[in-house]
Amino acid sequence: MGTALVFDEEMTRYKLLWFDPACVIETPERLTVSHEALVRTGLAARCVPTPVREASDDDILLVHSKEYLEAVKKTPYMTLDDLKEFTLNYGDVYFHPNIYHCAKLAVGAALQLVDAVMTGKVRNGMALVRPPGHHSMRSAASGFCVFNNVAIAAKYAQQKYAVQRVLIVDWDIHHGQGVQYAFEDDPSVLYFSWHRYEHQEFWPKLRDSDYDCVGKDKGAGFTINVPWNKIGMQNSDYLAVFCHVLLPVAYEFCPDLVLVCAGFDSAIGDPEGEMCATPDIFAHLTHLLMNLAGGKLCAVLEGGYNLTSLSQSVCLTVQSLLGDPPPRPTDLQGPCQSALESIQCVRSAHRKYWSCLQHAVQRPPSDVSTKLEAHGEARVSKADLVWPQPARHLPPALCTAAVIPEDLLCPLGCFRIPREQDVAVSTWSSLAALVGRLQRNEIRNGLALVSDVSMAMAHVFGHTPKQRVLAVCVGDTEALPGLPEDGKTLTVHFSKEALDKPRCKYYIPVCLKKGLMQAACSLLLPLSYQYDPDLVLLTRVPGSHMDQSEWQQLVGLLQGLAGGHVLVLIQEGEKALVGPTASSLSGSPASSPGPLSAPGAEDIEALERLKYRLTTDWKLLQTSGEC
Ligand code: SS9
Ligand code: ZN
Repeated sequence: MGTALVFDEEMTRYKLLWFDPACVIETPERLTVSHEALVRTGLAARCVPTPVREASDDDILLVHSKEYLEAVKKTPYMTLDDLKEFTLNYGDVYFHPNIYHCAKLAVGAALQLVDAVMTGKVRNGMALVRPPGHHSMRSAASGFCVFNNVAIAAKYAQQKYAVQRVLIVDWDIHHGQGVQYAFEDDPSVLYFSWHRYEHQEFWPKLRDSDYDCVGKDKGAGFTINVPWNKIGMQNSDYLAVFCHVLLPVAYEFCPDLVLVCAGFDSAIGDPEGEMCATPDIFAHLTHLLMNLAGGKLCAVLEGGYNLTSLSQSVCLTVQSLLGDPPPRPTDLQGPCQSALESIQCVRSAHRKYWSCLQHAVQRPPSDVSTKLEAHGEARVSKADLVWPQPARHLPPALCTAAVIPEDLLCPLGCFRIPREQDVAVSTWSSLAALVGRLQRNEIRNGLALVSDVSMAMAHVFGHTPKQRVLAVCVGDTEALPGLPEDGKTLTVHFSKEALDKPRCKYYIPVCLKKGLMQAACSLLLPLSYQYDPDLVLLTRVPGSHMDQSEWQQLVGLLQGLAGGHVLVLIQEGEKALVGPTASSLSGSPASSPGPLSAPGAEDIEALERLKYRLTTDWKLLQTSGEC
């Protein structure tokens, strides 16, 4: 299906022409180093090169006022003094005789990307652009931004392709107030942003950026602001927000298109953000969004001012878009107190809008709540600002191996592990061969249709004595094998029937009727990420309440773990799932569960109780601070 890369050198051809300490960081090199890194790593060559175009006036007028557009149109003819004076109308932005041209190309790049994705030319893509867009407003430039690339792209997609719901994920470290204002009363666009806030002391210092600003009128609930009130946020903090806020709501919203305001000033080393999340977190954030909207995801560059951290983060984002497994996650000790407070506040502010959050702990809506200073110190020191160079990873040449009977057609994109003559032993020896190949990284993932899942699991455990295995079981079965309880396996069992009480930290029964996507996001993912398995063993037995699209989503999400090493065991009665499973394992986008999969009240309540019980052992499950 392919990944588009939209870039044009022309967007490097403007720069700051006078002294302004607020603007020195926004340089042409931001784009050149990012693009060069994509070329050097071979990632650019794997993408579908997609030309930029100039946005038309009509495109720009989708978001901006005629007066503002006409004013910007005059800047190419201005003298240096005129430009300086014009710049003074706005905050933290500069103009240059060529910036209007570049701004039209930046918008046009985002629109070309939307075109490529919406026409099915590619599955997803990234646009490397300057100037960024998310701060610019209807009639104002702001924060290095001239036109709002992503907001225009959202309106354009809705207008040209009749896209109904658009999710905009703004992981830049600044609040994209321009995007928020463009859609604040619009329930068809869900805008999510996290941002350095420090109780309104950090630029752009707006009251509108706090967690209790949720949108207006019909759009109430469709703006989600996660303020970071301390610097030094780490991978765990970002991942916790995805698991406990963004993903559950995104599945409930069920977007037709995902746009990412992909700013990388939220990564370690950035002089603006001063956060400590490492570039590889972006491989995971991207991966986690890649199966929403049938895989239609457009990432558009925003900020990012440390050239090393920026270019690494761009590469890791594109790597995920291309379908490579994300690198093993690093230092997931759980979120810090300040992050937990933010998470709790956002979940509480949104509980009346999203059924997945209706059992979130209630917090008083008074504005003192965020003002309560979190315990613990910010965790940044100079020494923390060193991070390892992302490993040069080589995905295995072969992707998906299958152990299936001869009479079943080998699914597209898979190769069959040959069987021996003796039918009785053949499945087991083929399965052993498959596990061996996974361990040697000769294949990425695998699939086996077996007559007895329980025996097959025991067999796999027997062949992986030294590995940490995450076993995820879906369906009603009493006969799970005697699982090792030494921490070498973590078992999460989803069933609609009541199950055993948890026997230990490493056996987690989940009894739910519906609401499986919510459980996958806010229970399974945090557990899995924190456990950091070497192998994911996903099993499916009959009597399951998980439909095909939920199953495919699960298969997709779990591939973010264990370097993508997922082995799926399907019990014979569930033969119909072989095709859809193989399709997800070989990287095709999962189908969407649809907006009606909102969980029932009892399920959410049960889930919250279970999560609460497990939080002492599994810190990534936490959703509230100590207050
Ligand atoms: C410099 C202040 C710069 C504006 C930042 C805009 C970023 C856009 N110390 N403030 S992503
Ligand atoms: Zn930024």
